[in-house]
Amino acid sequence: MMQPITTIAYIGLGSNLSSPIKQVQAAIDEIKKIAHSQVIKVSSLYLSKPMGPQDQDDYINAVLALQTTLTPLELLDALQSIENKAGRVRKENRWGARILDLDIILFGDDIITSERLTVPHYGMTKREFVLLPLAEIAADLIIPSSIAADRQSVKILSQKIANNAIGKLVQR
Ligand code: A4P
Ligand code: MG
Repeated sequence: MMQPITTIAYIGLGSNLSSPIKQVQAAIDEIKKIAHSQVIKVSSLYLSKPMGPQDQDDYINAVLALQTTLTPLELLDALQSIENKAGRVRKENRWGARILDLDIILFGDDIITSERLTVPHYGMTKREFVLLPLAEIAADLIIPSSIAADRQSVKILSQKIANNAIGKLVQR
């Protein structure tokens, strides 16, 4: 029998509405329940300034590593159902406030360009709120594809990016 392929996916979490710390913590708990998958690492929670419109609250962001035998689209379905359960309303305004955003940042070394999925996530190398938490749990990772053409590690990329006053949340 063929064994399913096991992949490590990295998922970015973000929230700036309805008690964002609780939203992100609850989302981590929900992701732990995804079938055929296991959360293997979770970054600290970070407080970050909004990218995009500035008339919105600061964000809580985090990144986690998920070992999974799901396909990328099965994983996207699972993440979107968690977003929907959290009360996510999809609005027209780009980069606007949201209760919960779960993005597939990386799916192993896969490069995916389909209607529903672009992986690696198109913005990951330009966002301090992705690179800093990712560097915490996967410092030596090299991002596949041309978005990081010089093949520098996540740690190096995270050291080069403007940090935009991002701060690690003190966990109590
Ligand atoms: N989709 C394609 N690729 C992916 C992927 N890799 N992971 C598609 C997840 N979804 C992916 O998603 C729209 C569609 O993208 C999905 O149906 C899926 O098929 P969405 O979650 O409804 O849209 P979105 O996330 O609002 O997209 P948008 O506007 O590009 O937002 P971003 O780029 O995610 O940015 N500031 C701070 N400090 N922290 C943040 O987390 N987040 C945003 C949102 C803005 N400013 C922020 C933050
Ligand atoms: Mg999203």
